[in-house]
Amino acid sequence: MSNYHIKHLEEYYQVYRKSIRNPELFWEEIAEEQFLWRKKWNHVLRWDFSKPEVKWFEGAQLNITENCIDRHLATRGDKTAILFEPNDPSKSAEHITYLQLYHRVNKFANVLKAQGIKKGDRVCIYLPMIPELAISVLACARIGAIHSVVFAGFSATALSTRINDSDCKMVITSDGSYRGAKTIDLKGIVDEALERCPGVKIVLVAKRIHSDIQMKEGRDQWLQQLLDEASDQCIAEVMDAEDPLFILYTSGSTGKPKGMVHSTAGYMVYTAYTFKNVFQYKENDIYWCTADIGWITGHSYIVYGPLANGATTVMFEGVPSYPDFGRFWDIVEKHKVTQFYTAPTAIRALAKQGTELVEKYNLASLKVLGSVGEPINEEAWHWYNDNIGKKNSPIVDTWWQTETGGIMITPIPYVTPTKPTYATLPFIGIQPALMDEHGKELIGNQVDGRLCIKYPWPSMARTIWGNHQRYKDTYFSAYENMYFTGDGALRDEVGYYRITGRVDDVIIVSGHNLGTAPIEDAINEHPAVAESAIVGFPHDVKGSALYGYVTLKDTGESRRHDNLRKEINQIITEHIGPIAKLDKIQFTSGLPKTRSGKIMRRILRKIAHNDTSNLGDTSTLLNPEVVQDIMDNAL
Ligand code: 7RM
Repeated sequence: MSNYHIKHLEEYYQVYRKSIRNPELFWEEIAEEQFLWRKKWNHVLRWDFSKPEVKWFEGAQLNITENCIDRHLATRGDKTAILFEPNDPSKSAEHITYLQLYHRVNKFANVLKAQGIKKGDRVCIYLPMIPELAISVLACARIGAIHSVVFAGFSATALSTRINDSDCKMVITSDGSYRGAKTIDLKGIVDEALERCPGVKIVLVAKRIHSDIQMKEGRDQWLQQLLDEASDQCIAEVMDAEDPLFILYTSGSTGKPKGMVHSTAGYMVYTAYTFKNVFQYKENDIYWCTADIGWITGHSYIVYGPLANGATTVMFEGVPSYPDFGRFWDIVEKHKVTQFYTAPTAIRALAKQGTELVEKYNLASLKVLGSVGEPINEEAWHWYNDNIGKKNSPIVDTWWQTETGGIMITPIPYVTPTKPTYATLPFIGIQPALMDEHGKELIGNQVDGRLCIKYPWPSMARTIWGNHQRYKDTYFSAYENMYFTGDGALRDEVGYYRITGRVDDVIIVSGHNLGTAPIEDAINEHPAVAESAIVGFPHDVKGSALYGYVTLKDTGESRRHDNLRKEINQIITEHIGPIAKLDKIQFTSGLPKTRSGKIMRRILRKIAHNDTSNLGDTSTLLNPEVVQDIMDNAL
């Protein structure tokens, strides 16, 4: 890949203007320069947001793993591709070179083939952050199977819903996982999930914690035995540019999770180009993103983006608090990490611990600090900047989404002057728009509205698996000819963007997007619950935490509220996972509703924020009397 980076602000504006004036020409040049194509494209871009349909590099053929692995072998065969840092700090890190990665991916790909997996089949990957996770993702891509990684913190119910939604034939998992001082019985969760998934015929099991687990005859197989027998050569499947590469589920404000479908060529080009520029990646850097590969951040900026650049990417199995809250800094020192990319919720949790555990370590290797997942508050920004970056590593506050595939609004380090809490400027090729509630675009600076994108970019999701109509309704119907992000944003006097948060019913808790509807659905399954409404409230570590208003059925029996609270959180854990547990549960005599029966979340939000001086217009309420009652009993 060419080593060219954007180097100063004037150049950014120049390249930006060029990318907007003629996007096709711009992206064609990027694609020409840096990748291995089996066949070049006939058309750079065809698009129609009204359908919506977007096609990049139509007619081109490639395999993304040849770009992420094979292409580097001649010059970087012995370079570390994946630097695996295990949960246990006393165990040594594993350096997987590009050549070793090539052999391991090929072996895994041959195992998939031998088990009957073919191009286009869906494979669910439910693994902890161990090398097999990255390798299985790449093995799927090698043979053209569509991977669907499910974050290994999700419950059996959440896992089975995702497996069934995309008809996965196979699940790849492990006997268990380490999480700090604890172990988690992942295989047990898979077994429970699969009781509801008749389509899954094969389960491959990696050994990690060496626990005594049940292997189901005819379904479950130990991965290592199959790998041992497999050849380390596997010819990459030739894929069309628009063939799906993967599905990744994201929660919506309503209904079941959305399986966002990403395609091959555009995703590769955009993640590679953003990685190089947003992290100013140089050949011998050691890049570390602390996300889990179960989220889009891990797909794009642990696996595909870094490997497409021939980078060394760190994969960390553990948690920031084990064996103590100095673990991140210990790893930075030990591996001389140069780019460190994490989430505001982690920064806040670490900031709470003071600076003693930071000062113990030498962080001088750091050159760029990244933030992603939710708005970073001023205090966390300064703590990160002062104590980790020592005021000389720029913070890149990167705004993007599962749906966008890659980073969309971000500073370019050492190029864009940063400003606390601002994601600053659109990345090259990205055309944001702020819209008012009447569907009019807000022109000029110092405006505040809903964030849309006006023009396609290569890594945008192409559809929702099995439901194109929902894709259209969710993202392309709010504003004509625009992609609507679901976020609010403001543009300051110099054109910098600040993301103000979700404008729909998605709440970001510790960087995890949670739709309120699925949580409410889970609670409502409790036999004592009549209805419920969830809102977010500010939390000093999680950013937002969940506040539930629950109305009980009038059964005549009186039940201990504390027990009910436990049971409600238990149901949520079973349906979604522990990340969706409620911090506060208030039992109410009713929920404020409009005449059309819609819960007025605005009011509930204000009460949860302890901001009841002005509740706004309550005249449209059907039952204004409950509001006083809820206020009197607020937690
Ligand atoms: C990458 C990722 C997407 C939502 C998005 C925003 C919020 C993400 C930032 C941010 C403010 C940021 N994908 N978000 N990054 N808000 N500043 N730098 O997180 O699909 O899981 O979430 O996250 O609300 O719409 S995601």
